[in-house]
Amino acid sequence: MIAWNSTPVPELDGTQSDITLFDTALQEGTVLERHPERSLYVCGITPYDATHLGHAATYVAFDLLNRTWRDAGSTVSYVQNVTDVDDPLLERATATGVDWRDLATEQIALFREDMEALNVLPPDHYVGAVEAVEWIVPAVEDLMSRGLAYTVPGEGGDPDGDVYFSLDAAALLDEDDDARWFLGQVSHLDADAMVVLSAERGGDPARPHKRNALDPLLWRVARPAEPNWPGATLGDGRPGWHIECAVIAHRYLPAPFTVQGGGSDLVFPHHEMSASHAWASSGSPLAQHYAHAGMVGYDGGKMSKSRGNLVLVSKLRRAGVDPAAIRVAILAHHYRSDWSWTDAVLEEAVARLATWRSAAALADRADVARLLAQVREHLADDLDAPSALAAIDAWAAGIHGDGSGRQEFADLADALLGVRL
Ligand code: 5CA
Ligand code: ZN
Repeated sequence: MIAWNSTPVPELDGTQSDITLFDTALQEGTVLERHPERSLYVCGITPYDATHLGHAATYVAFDLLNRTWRDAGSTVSYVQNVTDVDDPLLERATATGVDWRDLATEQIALFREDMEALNVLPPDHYVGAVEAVEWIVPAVEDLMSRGLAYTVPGEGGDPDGDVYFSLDAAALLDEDDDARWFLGQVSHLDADAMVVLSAERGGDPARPHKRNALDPLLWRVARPAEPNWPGATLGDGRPGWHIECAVIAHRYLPAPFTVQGGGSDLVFPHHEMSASHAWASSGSPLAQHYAHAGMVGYDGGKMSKSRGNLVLVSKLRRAGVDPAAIRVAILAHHYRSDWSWTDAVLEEAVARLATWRSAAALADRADVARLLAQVREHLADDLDAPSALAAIDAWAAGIHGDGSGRQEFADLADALLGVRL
């Protein structure tokens, strides 16, 4: 699948140093020492309701990481998926009477436009679940052949043959390996909390005949009126969600890759289960680190289509809002905090951007060099964009220069924050 376009990232003087990043699995900040090669997998959209401000905030958060690594001189291999076949997409298509493929195609196109407008650097590989089916099938067959997956008999209208991953079998693999996966490694949740979240987030803990209620689906055999693909020995069907990301990441990135990213709603079960699949398939951890962005709501509540309060990037753009102001509004919140989009958040960002643009004309080159060091320091501290923005505000408030640093300031804002002045 093609990703989107980007303009070249301006070159800056000097370089970023080691970066501290909060690791969900370690439950603390971890220092990522400078390294020439970095790899990043960020879970992509399920193409309906895209791109709302929550999606945008998550991709801007990992874009900051991508830019910060590049500023430290690393090359970054970046992969993102599109869950272009899954229950929520099919349900939305059915409910609205459109073909699921048309819904996905339209939403992916919108997402690309939004990402480009928000100056989010594109992934090197942008891969759909449908494209990945041919790699997922042998991966699931391999798990079956090694006793790490099993089929479940049909009941209550379900056909025989859905394939599940055995968490208990995976937990026994290479017990003496310190790097092994164990259930709870990523999320640190207890079993009761896992069951609740599994039911809320696409799992089926109540399904009969599973060995462990939390065992996730790997392959769903064909049902009437559902799309399906050839599954070789598995039978026709479609892939489960967590194996999609594990297989796509494994195909394009090192094992383990540096950072697995996504919103905090993906910590469990998605990233926990993808990590289990990666470990069972390859004997390597999925990722060295797991990082998660906070959830964005609207006016203090959840943002959802059913509440009629979805804030779409495309709608704001059509209303004439400068995408750079949307980006500034997102960056005003630390990526790990949960926050709410409000009209006031946008108004503040519009005013802030206008102040920066006026300040640019009076920028002094030596002052901008000092500002660059401050912004780098804040970003190295767990991508602290709000502090970086405050440093720019303070610089802009005392501006009295000759304009000699105008281009340097614009380059700083673009290269490090993705904000085009
Ligand atoms: N396709 C899967 C990931 S493999 C999925 O979760 N798709 S999604 O469309 O629901 O979400 C896309 C990305 O946006 C995910 O990283 C998700 O964690 C993040 N996200 C979803 N809702 C919000 C929100 N309200 N605030 C912040 N991030 C969100
Ligand atoms: Zn994913």
